[in-house]
Amino acid sequence: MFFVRRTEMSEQILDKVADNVRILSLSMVEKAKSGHPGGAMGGADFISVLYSEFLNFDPDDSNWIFRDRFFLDPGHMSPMLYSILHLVDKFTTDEIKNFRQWGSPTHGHPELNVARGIENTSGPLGQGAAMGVGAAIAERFYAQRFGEWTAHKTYIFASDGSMQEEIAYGVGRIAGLLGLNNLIMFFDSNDIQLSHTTDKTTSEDTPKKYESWGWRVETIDGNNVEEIRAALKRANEEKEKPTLIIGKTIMGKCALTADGCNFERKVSTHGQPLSAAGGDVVKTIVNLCGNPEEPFAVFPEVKDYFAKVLDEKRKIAKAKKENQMKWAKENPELAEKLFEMFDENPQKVDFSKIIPPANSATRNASGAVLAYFAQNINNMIVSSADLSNSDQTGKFLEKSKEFSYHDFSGGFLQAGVAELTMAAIMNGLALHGGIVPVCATFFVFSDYMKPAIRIAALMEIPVKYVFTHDSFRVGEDGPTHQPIEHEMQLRLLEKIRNHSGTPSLLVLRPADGAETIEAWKLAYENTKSPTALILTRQNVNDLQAQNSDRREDAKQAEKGAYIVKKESGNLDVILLANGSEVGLLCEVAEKLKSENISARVVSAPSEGLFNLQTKEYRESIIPKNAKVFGLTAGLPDALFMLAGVNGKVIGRTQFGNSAPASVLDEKYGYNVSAVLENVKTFLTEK
Ligand SMILES: Cc1ncc(C[n+]2csc(CCOP(=O)(O)OP(=O)(O)O)c2C)c(N)n1
Repeated sequence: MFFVRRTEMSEQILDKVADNVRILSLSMVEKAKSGHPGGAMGGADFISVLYSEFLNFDPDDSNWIFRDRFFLDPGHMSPMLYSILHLVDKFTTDEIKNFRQWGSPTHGHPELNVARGIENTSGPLGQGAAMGVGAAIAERFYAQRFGEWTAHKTYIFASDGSMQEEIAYGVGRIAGLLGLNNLIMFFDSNDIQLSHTTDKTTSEDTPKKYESWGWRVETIDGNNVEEIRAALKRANEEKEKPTLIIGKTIMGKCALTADGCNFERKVSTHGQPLSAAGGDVVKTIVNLCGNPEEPFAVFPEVKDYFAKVLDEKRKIAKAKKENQMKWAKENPELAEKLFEMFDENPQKVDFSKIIPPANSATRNASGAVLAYFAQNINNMIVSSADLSNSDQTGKFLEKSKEFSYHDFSGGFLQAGVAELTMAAIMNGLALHGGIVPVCATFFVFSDYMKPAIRIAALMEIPVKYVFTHDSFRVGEDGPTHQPIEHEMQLRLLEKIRNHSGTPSLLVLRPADGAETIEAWKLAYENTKSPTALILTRQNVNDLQAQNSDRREDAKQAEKGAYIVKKESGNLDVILLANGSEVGLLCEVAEKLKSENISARVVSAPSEGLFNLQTKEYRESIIPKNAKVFGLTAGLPDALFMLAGVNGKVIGRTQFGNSAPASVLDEKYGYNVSAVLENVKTFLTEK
């Protein structure tokens, strides 16, 4: 039985384009001997129509801020993206030939590279779609402030896996709630996933699900150019709702076996080269009217066609930019504001004006900062996963407004109880540009956010995380709410270098109100990586000034660790901590002094920052041979590196218990007398 679909030249140039994408995609995977050809071959028609006829971008100016955005969710379909980006001149033939190889920009899964047309790093399924929602919110935020001339579309390409990941629920809910009508998601519904067909995992009615969230949904033949074009046209005209286009597509579209039989819809083509799956590359390329001798060739008519496509895009971008210039001329003040909001340097903030409440929880100092931000920064979006009154983002909200259906005049996103969705949306806001994204929840729930924090760290984007309720001292809520290993988890990311060679995440656990303001300053001014602030629920005493002004002293937090209490004579011991344990160690140091033991107290809000300082500085704070005693409310491992091999760290190595915080402090030995004894014992140890 022979199945030869394309023996005749297709009339439709876009069918040719799609076939070219199929050939390139399968050839990239074949040459790399690794990758996912099947899905790419099925999605080729949509990507071809989108890039040729709909997606607005300036071929000569990748960073044009009002370009349409395209977010690929299933990163394993990277060959499809690289193929179309090759056709629009963003990748060379050599680069696509070197798919997945050392030094090539055609990574296994796409990594953020706006210059090459890649708007997001993708791989963990589900997050790309949430990033698309973030970008669409940012787009509306700007359109509401500066006019619809700034509007652009955000397209998401999703797959079965994208729809199955739990985060899809948050994506669907929030996009529908807010009426993100400029968001258009294509669901490449090929009914096949990695290890089986989708009927093994789902019997849902996908259209009904999205309709119930407030989306407009249509189902089309996702391999039919006319149907795709018509659906995209309708989606572009939609004024109320986000659109979901469910494209029924064929995994491994046009694949054949060696004897010319149909080899489509095979689970085996999802994740390995076509030849390894049992298909035949030569037969398939011939079926697609390609030349198996030149699998990386671009059909001449496709080349000519894209030259015209790119010219057309240039014209559209030029017209839009002229429109923008006209607007800027007529609205000079607004224009200045707009470009200031998009400036890569954050807007100036006078942190000295922010007064933290005295002897209060560090979350309250953070609340004071956020209240100030609400009135002094006009491109900040703050979000909370239903804890705004507790994590103190409510202080921002009091001076701002929640986003609601078609209303983006405020700057607050109520993410709902959906931490991962929230964090991934923040990534999208950051990727869109022109937004400072901040999101908050209890520290223990950073667990739910970790996948998005990791992607933010990898992409080097400046999302700010506010984690409050940072220790067992949340007390009565019990061990489910008491972070133990969480600081360590974030510090692990702080230890990992990003591709620019710096810590992939900045983690700050400030000791008191003054240090919290400094930590916020560091977070705000850090545009090179995400930043996490770890803050207390319970009150902490303000540390005493070493000179005359505690606020001045706290500025040293920028060095990662610094002395908050000097020793009284020859140094006997360094007491080391961060966050709420610093104050306790200061009290212990006083007691030690009365026993003629000279202790220095070091606050180390960020080990990562400290490690970036000169050796001289580091040794001036923690001399090489000093005895270091560390105290932390979490896993002691968080301070091991700083304490060194001769040091000792006391922390929590067990899950906590449900009881009032003061009881837990007593039971666990977090009081002056118990710590004093521990330090003295340590000093007697060899
Ligand atoms: C969060 C996450 N879990 C698991 C994976 C591993 N994975 C990669 S592709 C895939 C199956 C996806 O199937 P589908 O989305 O239908 O892609 P297609 O088969 O159409 O290429 C899985 C489980 C992943 N990339 N991300």
